[in-house]
Amino acid sequence: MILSLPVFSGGCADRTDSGTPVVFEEETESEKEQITIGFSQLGAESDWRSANTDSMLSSFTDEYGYSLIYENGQQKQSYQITELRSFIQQEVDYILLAPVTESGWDGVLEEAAEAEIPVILVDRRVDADKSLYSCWLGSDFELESRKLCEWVDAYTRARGMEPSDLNIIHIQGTMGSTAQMGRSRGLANAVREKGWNILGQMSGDFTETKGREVMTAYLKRFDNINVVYCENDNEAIGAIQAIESAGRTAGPDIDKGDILVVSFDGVTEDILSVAASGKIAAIAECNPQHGPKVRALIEALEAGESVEKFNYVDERIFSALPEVTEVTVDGVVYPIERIE
Ligand code: GYE
Repeated sequence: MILSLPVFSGGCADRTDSGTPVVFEEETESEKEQITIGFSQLGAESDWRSANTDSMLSSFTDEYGYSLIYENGQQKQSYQITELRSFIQQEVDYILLAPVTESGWDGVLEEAAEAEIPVILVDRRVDADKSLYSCWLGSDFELESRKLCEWVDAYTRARGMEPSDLNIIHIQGTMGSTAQMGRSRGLANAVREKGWNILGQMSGDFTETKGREVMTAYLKRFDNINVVYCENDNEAIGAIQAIESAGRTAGPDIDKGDILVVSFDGVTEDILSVAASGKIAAIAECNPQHGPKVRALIEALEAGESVEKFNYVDERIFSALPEVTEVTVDGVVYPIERIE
């Protein structure tokens, strides 16, 4: 909370020794209430990230009683650490951190704790001691993956394929990020349990450019790829470009030579229309609308209430293909949202 000192202007007047009137102004309601937030966003690598940044920027406005300092870490942890230190120096009321990777945050989080500035983690997590942050809000990345893998299994069976027919390229996200680790773990377990084949596995850093580069290289090396598991939609777009440049097709007819592309996010109309065409066969939704939920957490903390340490957002799974209508994970049934 900013405790503003009285400022000079028209309000109640006093008189100095020299006789000059000194005027104090009552602070306005909004000045009294204003909470200063330092938000270190990890980068601008994907459509998901842009939607997430928009959600945060539009939730911490003057109108809601916040003053937000936004910084973009450009996918570099060292930049994010510098940003946090500057927030500490500016004595912000809260730090919001969307960390690029999980490890290496202990030192700067201890500095924030010493300065008694609460830290809220957004999207990805850190592996530091849990006492060093107030709470976290984001997705269950492994659950997203398990839903998508169940979809791949059900869909390929419906197309008359055996699990051992699946030859998968796995384009990973930023290595060491929570999203990558959860989505890679989900696939690794499915590969083992179902008996699929992984031909290659490499990071595409959640970007279209790297997704295209990785896929281009694998298409030169293997001629039997029939599934590409991309850890986000931007990588999938890059992979589809590589597939088409190599004279292959990305599509649902995996039993007739198409390469089946699956991915995560589903946040823009453009991506959903790519999925409607079947070029991306299924997308496990990753919900970027964190702003209002983080604001509610801060309001609860301000009111002295205790909040859950780990807060999950709800997510769906999308496909335009009619073969699979639902998937079940841990006994919970998730309907497939049909996109047209
Ligand atoms: O899925 C991807 C982004 O951490 C959930 O990061 C996020 C992921 C998101 O670059 O598109």
